[in-house]
Amino acid sequence: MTEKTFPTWSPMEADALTIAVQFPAPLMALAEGQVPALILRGAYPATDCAALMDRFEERGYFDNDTVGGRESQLSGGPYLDLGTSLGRVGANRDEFFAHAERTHDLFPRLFEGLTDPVALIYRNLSTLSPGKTVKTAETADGRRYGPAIFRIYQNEEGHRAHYDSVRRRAKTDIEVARFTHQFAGILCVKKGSVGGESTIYRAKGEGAVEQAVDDGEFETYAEQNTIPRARVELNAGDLYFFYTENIHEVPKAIRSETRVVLAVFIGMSPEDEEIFVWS
Ligand SMILES: O=C(O)CCC(=O)C(=O)O
Ligand SMILES: [Fe+2]
Repeated sequence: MTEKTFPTWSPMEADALTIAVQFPAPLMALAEGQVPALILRGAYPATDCAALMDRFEERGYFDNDTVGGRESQLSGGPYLDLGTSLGRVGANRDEFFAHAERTHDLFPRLFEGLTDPVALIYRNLSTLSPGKTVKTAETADGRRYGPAIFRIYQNEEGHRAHYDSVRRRAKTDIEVARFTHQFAGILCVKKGSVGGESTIYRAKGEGAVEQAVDDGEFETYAEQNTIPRARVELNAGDLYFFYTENIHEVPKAIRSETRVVLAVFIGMSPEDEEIFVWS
């Protein structure tokens, strides 16, 4: 059997300024599928990544006994979250915003003496978004969402093929659902094992594509329809941005090795001067 060839669809790898020179609106280049991802290699110092990992270790963040608990900013599930997840704690608004405030308190202490990785993501996003203001998502009366979230993938966990769109999935009229397009920024803090790299498909999660995802048959669909795909391999300190409305996945790793990322979601509308960031 001959292997199918897929049309080339390659990420752009450069620093944010270079990308902003190449594309007048880099996020729109992602939304339109001109590029699958923007990869900023070495955006964050690898030594600071290692220092963060040491701090997580010292605080017992990799220890399942530390997870949960009322005052804990860690929550369990298929992967551990350190921070405030809209998906996991967003249902009760008061609890969600209280949780988010604890994350806003915790992160600066966690980052003391290191480059602030959240600020770094926001700064690069600003450079990629000329003419727009990047800020943590907030309510009309100033209550803040979580600024970013660490995800700790232990053992063999991943994310099966999916898309992320609060606009399409939100059951109520929440602030971050106002944006036309949704993206993610992912900073690699610790590389996972070989085979666990994320893959982005040039296919929006709607119509037949969405059906295939819902049926758990996206892999076959992608093969049959020769959907272009791009694999994003990251080392500690690399930051990438992509359009989360395209189907993407983080496959299960082959060997058990912890993958740690700092992730944000991003809402943007071409006509809106504000860009909201949340987790
Ligand atoms: O960690 C990644 O590279 C992507 C994660 C993802 O798909 C998500 O956060 O929804
Ligand atoms: Fe996702």
